[in-house]
Amino acid sequence: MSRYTGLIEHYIDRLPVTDATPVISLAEGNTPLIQLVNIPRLINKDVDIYVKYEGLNPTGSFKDRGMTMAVTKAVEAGSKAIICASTGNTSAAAAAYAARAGITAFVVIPEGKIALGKLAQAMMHGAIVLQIKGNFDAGMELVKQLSESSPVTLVNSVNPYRLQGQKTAAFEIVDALGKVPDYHCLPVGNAGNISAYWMGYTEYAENGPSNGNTPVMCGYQAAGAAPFLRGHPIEHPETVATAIRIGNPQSWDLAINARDQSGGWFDEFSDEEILATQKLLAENEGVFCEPASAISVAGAIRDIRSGKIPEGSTVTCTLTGHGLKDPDTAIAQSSETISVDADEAAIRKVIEANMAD
Ligand code: AN7
Repeated sequence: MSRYTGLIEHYIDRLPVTDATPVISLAEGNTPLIQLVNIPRLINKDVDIYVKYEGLNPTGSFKDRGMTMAVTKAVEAGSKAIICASTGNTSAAAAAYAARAGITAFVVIPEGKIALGKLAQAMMHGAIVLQIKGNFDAGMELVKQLSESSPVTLVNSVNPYRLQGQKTAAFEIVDALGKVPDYHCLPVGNAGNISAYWMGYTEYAENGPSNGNTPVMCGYQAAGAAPFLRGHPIEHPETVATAIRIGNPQSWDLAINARDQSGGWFDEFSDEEILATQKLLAENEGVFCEPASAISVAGAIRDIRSGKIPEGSTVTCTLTGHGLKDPDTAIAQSSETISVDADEAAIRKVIEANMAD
C-alpha cells in the first residue's frame, strides 16, 4: 500500500520511535516544494528559488511536524495532557494532535495578539485556551514552570522531540531536489525551526544521501522582534508578523550554531517589507503564506539582489504557515472589493476597466 501516513512512518529509521510506539499522526509532512517562476524574472536574476509550502500541513503550519513527534512520545510515556505557550501556530497544532490522541491540551497565548484563524483552530479542537496579559516570552516562562509542578507535558520546542519531527523538512527538501540546496532561508522566532533544519541537513550530510553537503542557513527576523540582530533578548517585541513576535528565543545557542557552522547569517526586515513580500508572493506566484513566512522570501530576494547569494544558486525558502491563518492582516493590506448591481452591463463595465491591454 502506498498511502502516505505521515512523517514518522516515512522517516521511521531516523526518528526516536520503535515498532511499539503509538504513532499519533494526521498525515503531516510531504509538503510541496514549489519553484518560483515569476519572482526570479521580476528581480532579473538567474537563480532557482523553491518554496517549501508548509502551510499545506494538516493544521496549516510546520508545527505539525514537531507536534506529531511530541504528542506521540507524550502518549507513549502515558501523559494525559500537554501544555504550550504560543504565538498561535503551536497552539493550533497542539490542540489538533491532542484531540487526535484523546488527551487534553492547555494553550497559553498572548491576549489579543494571535491571528484569528489560529485562535479558531485551538478553540475548535477543544483545547483549554488561556489568554494571558503578557507576551509569548512570559507565557513560555509560565509553561516551563507549570510542566514541572503539574502532570502536563511541555510541547514547546524545548521538548527535544519537536525538533526531531521538524528536521524531516530538510530531508524532504533534499529528497525532492535530488541534491542539497546552496542556501536555505527561513524566519526565526523562537529559533527551533532553524535548529531543526540544521539537524536534518547535517544528519543527511553525515549519514545519508547528501554526501557531506549542507546549505548555508539564512535566518530572518522582524525588525521589532530581532534579538539575534541585537545580540540579546528583547523585552517588548512588536511586529505585524505575530507568529514571530518573540523576544527571548529558547533555542538561542542551537540557532547561533546553525548560523556559524553553515557559514550563514541573520538579517531583519520592517513590517512594511514583510507585508510587501507576502503580497508579492500572493499576486505573482499564487502562493498565499502568512506574514512571518514571507520574511524568508524577503531575505532571499534581498540577498540575491545584493549578490550575497550569487547567481546560479539553488535557494530554498520555508513558507512556515498558510496565509489563511491571518485573514485580518490579509484583508487590511488588500485593495477594496467592488460593490456592483446584480446586472450584466454593470459588471461588463468593470471587466472593461480592468482588462490589461
Ligand atoms: C508561521 O506558534 O513560536 O523560530 O508559538 O508560527 O521555530 O519559533 C511560532 C513560530 C515562523 C518561527 N513562522 O519559528 C508558536 C511559534 C511561523 C510561526 C515561526 C513561527 P521558530
